Amino acid sequence: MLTISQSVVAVILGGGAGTRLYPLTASRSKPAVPIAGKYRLVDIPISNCINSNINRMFVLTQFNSASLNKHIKNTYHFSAFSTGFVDILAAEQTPDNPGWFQGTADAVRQSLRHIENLDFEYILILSGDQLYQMDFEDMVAVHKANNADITIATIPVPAREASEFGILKTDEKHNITSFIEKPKPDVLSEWISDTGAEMQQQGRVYLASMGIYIFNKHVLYKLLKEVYPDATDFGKEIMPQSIGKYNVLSYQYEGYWTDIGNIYSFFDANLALTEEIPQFNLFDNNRIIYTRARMLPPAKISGTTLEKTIIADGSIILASRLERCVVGVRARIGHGSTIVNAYIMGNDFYETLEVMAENVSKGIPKIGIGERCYIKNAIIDKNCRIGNDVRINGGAHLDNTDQPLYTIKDGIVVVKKGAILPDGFVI
Ligand code: ADQ
Ligand code: ADP
Repeated sequence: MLTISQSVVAVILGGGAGTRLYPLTASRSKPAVPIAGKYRLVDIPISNCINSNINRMFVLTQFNSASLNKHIKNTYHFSAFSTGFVDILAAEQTPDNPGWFQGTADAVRQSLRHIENLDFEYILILSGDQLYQMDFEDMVAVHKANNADITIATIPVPAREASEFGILKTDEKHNITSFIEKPKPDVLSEWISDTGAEMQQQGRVYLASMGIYIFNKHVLYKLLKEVYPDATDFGKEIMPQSIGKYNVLSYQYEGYWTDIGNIYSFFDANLALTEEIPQFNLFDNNRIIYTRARMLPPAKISGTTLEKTIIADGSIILASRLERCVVGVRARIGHGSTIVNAYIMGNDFYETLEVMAENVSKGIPKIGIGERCYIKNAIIDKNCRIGNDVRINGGAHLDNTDQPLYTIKDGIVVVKKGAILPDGFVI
C-alpha cells in the first residue's frame, strides 16, 4: 500500500492571463500576491497539501516572477529524507505551442511532460486563489474507497452565488449525474440539490464545484491527450463531458471556503481575518499556514488606537487610529493618520533615517504612509510612498477607473506597487 505522499502529486493552478486581480498582478504572478500581511496566495494551497501529507507539488503560472521564485525557493525546503518539492512550471513557448496556457486543462496538459516521470496514482488539481483549510488526505481516501475515476470537491452555495460556479447534481451515492459551468439565473431552478437539512436552512441548495479535483493518473492522461486533446478548460469542457463516461464523485465539504479571485473578494477575505473569531483560522496548531521566515523584529506601535487590526512583523506604527486593518510586514505609518477598512501590504525593505531625510529634501515621501493621512476602503500595495495629509476615501460613490498610480474597482481603491502619492494627494 502506497502512502499518500507516494501516491499523490498536486498541481496548483497559478492563474491565467486573466486580469481579475489587476493591478496586484501587474508586476508579479498571481501566486505571489501578498495576503494576510505576511503570506502569499500560493501559501494556502501549499500549506493545505503539507498539512494533508502531500509533499510533491507543481505551481503552474503564466509568468515566473522574481518574487514568486524567491518566495518558493526560500520557503519550502524539504529534508534529504523526504521526496518533497515545490516546482514552478511557467508557460513556455514550444514548437507546437506558441502561446500561454489557454486555460486550466491546457495548463495541466502542457505540464504533463514534467510530471509524467514521477511515480504516482492520483493527481490533485487545486486553484491558486481560494482561502480554505481542507484535509485532502480524507478526500483521497473517499476517492479510493468509492473507486472513483474523478472526484470533485463540492460545497453547498445559495442562489445568489450559484451562477459564479460549476453546479452539479448527484445520485444518492454522491456520483455526479450532471454538471453545468456557471449556469444562467433563468435555468438555476433545475439545479437544486438535497444538500442536507442544515445547509437547506441557510438557503445553500446548489452544489458547487470548488475547482478542486482528484483524477486517477491514467484517466487524466487519456482525457487530456486522447479523448479531448483540444479542450482548454476543466470547468467548461472536461468535467461536463466526463459525466456518464467516467465514475465522477462529489466530495461534499461544508467548512469555510472562499474564492479570492477578484479585488472585491480578495479585499473582503483579508479584512474578514480581523474579526474576533475569523472563519479562516490562522491560529491553528494543527493546520499551520506556512510562509517564508523573514527574521523581522517585532512590530513597534505608539499612541495608536487599534480596533480589529492585524499587524505583521517589522512594522512601525505611530498612527492615531487603525480600524479593521490588515497591516503587512515592514509597514510604516506616520503620526496622526487614521486608517479604516484597509489592507496595507507593507514594504520589502527599510529606509535608513539618512535616506529618508535625503528623499524628503528632494520632495519624495518616505517609504510607507505619512502623517495625518486618512485612508478608507483601500488596498495599498507594497513599497508605496504616501506623503503627508493624503486622503483616500474609497467607497461605492467612486466609479471604476485605472490611473497611473491607482485603480478603483467596486469602490475599493488599490494604490499600485511602488506608487508615490505626494503630500496632500486626494482620491
Ligand atoms: P473559475 O475560478 O472561474 O471556475 P478559472 O478561471 O478557470 O475558473 O480558474 C480556476 C483556477 O485556475 C484559478 O486559480 C485560476 O487562477 C487558474 N487558472 C486559470 N487559467 C489558468 C491558466 N491558463 N494557467 C494556469 N492557471 C490558470 C473554476 C471552475 C468552476 C468552479 C470554480 C470554483 O471552472 O467549475 O466552480 O473554479 O472556484
Ligand atoms: P517579502 O517576502 O519580505 O515580502 P520580497 O520577496 O518581495 O519580500 O523581497 C523583499 C526583499 O527585497 C527584501 O528582503 C530585501 O532584501 C530586498 N530589498 C532591499 N532593499 C530594497 C530596495 N531598495 N528596493 C527593493 N527591494 C529591496
